[in-house]
Amino acid sequence: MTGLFITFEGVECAGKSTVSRMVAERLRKNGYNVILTSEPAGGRLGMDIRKYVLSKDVTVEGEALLFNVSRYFHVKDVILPALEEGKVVLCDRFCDSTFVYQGIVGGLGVDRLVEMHEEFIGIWPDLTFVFDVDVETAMCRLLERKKVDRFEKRGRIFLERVRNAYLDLVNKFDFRKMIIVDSTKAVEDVAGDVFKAVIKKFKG
Ligand code: Z5A
Repeated sequence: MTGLFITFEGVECAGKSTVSRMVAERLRKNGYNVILTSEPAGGRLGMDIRKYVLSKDVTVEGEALLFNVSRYFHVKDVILPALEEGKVVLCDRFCDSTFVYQGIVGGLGVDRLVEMHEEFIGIWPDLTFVFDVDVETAMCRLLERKKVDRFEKRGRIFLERVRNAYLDLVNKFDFRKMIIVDSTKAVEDVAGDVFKAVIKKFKG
């Protein structure tokens, strides 16, 4: 595969969607062939599974299974074909979301979910940005939204646990390239930091 697979992770409202859009645009202007996709919405079942999981009372095991089914099709139909064509794939959330939300915070354990990932999904990102933001800032951004889903209603303590879980994951996965991004900075600066790191990765 000749493409580059880059994922964006972090607590809700850390700025992943905003910055991934800005970076995609900047890469395109610099001549790169980019696709921007996201989870849990991406792939043929993504929208339906996202809607179901975010609005219904699903057990944590159910969440892990559904997000993996959705990811299976997302990888097969969207991500792998793009990488095979040499594209840069920017994906807003991927496997680390399952490891954090269902594995660490939800209590299923990361190792079981990593095994499942390796067996059924079978692809790791080349580079992962973990958007780190303090809970106060994330809460302020969240409260500005008119509509919040059942995940987002879980509040401050939950956000803190998610944030810490991401930081633990970066230490655990020392075989992967994961970069912590300070996303309390101005959004243009955050996008600039990420863009530079992507270009550096391209240059080897
Ligand atoms: N989930 C899971 O449990 N397991 C899984 O395997 C997967 C997902 C794949 C997805 O929700 C939920 O599913 C998510 C985890 C779970 N749960 N929660 N809670 P989603 O798709 O609805 O949402 P999200 O992925 O969390 O996206 P988000 O909330 O939109 O966050 P974001 O993309 O990081 O933030 P943003 O939309 O770019 O920015 C939010 C606001 O902050 C917006 O008004 C921006 O203008 C502002 N912003 C962003 N950056 C800045 C900076 N730097 N300065 C100032 N303001 C900023």
